[in-house]
Amino acid sequence: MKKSISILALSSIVLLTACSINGTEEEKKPVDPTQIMIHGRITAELTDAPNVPPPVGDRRAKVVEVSLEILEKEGELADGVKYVYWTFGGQVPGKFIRTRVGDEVKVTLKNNPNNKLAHNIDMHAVTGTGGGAKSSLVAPGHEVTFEFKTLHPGLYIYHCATAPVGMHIANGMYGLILVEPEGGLPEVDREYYVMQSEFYTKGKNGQPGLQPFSMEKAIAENPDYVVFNGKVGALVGDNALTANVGETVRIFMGNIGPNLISSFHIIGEHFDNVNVEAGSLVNHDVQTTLIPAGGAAMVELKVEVPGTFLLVDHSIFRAFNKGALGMLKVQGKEDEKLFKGKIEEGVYHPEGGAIQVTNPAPKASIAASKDDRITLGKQVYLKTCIACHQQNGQGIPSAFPPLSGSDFLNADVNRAIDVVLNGKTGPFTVNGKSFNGVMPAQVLTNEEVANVLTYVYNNWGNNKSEITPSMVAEVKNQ
Ligand code: HEC
Ligand SMILES: [Cu+2]
Repeated sequence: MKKSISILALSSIVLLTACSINGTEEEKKPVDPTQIMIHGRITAELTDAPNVPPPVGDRRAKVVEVSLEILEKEGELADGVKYVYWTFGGQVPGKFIRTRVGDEVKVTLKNNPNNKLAHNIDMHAVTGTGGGAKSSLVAPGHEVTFEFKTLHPGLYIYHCATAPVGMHIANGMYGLILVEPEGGLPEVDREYYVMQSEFYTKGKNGQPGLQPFSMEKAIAENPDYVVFNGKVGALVGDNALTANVGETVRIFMGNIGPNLISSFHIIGEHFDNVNVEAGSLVNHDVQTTLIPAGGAAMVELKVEVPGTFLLVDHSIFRAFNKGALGMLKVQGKEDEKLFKGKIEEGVYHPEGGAIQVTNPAPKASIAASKDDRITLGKQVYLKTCIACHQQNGQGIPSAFPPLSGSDFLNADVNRAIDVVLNGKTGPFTVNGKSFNGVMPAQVLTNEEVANVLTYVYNNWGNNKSEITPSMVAEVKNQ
């Protein structure tokens, strides 16, 4: 056995050297993937998002055994919002499968006896009827096996295709299968698995408790949630993707929909390389890449500067109001040649005049009473804070802390003033939930800070404090 392997290895080295000596691009005969020979058999290593199995490298084509267990189980879609997910492998998205072109993939689909429904699998990597769906319908307590040969390198969606198809997909039955080209993909420092999808629930976004699937909203293509990796906040805070300055990162990015197209973007970064639609065409220097429903893209970026970079669907209300928001946290040394941060701050006077550093609030917005302050503060809130802390101060689980009934807020007014003036970062808890994000310093006058905080303190079950401009000035001077 050992001997045959070393002979194989030897002959492939000889082949490789022959190629590199004689073979220019023109002379190299394209390999017909249907003719690629199989050398042995392996059990596929499968991973849960955001992790991916190790690269195939230069291994020969093999029979690759993939075993997927379908589990119908309750999980958390957002803070306090429960959902019964249907999964390939216990999580949404399903297990990541990694193969190379010419492999014979032997898929065994096991339907757990505790499940209620029959399911199947349609893999976009399959060349064959229904992508395997016809051959893989399996009832609870049964298993079924089918086999196919990978003919096209690329990153492919797989999903359940049992009627009603839309419902099986919307409930979480999807994942990605990668088919690497001969010799593997170019090496990078880190690889991640991210998948965008929508959820349609009976209750509206944020409504707590167990939420059933809404067929009506799904047909209307009006999701309550648009998320990365199966739930709101799957990729933020402690679960953020990570990298170090100078590293290259590849994201295997899928979008199942089931309805929406994704405009995938990373705020403050660029994609150096994008395998457009996860095919073999590579585009460079891309800001936002379009991923169709039922499609994917492979994006690569080198991270040059430290910071927290937000992954978003740039259909931006989906990101800040429906959950399509993740984080890539990059650690390392600042490079002032590349990014200097805020270097000056002032007030813009269209009619001219020198740049000033402070600006007295215009007369009209000076509050005469506490009620006045609350009214004026609401305007500041709607302009400035709402994008992150949301309409009723409820925040976004794991990303933006709530201002409604916030124990952190109510415990210390000077600390709250300081947060608004100077921003805040670092791990801490609000009402027992941990957060580790970045709140930027707000460019507001003392009057505006006083008004907005008074508005916040006098709403949503907070302690009704009044903040005055002189309290703000005092914190500023400390
Ligand atoms: C760009 C998003 C963003 C904006 C805009 C923003 N915040 Fe925040 N805010 C955050 C984040 C993130 C944190 C938590 C920071 C951390 O993890 O250390 C936070 C924390 C806070 C906290 C302390 C935690 C709590 O829940 O009590 C207060 C108070 C606060 N913000 C008030 C405001 C007010 C008032 C405004 C508008 C003037 C505002 N923020 C605008 C993102 C934002
Ligand atoms: Cu199904």
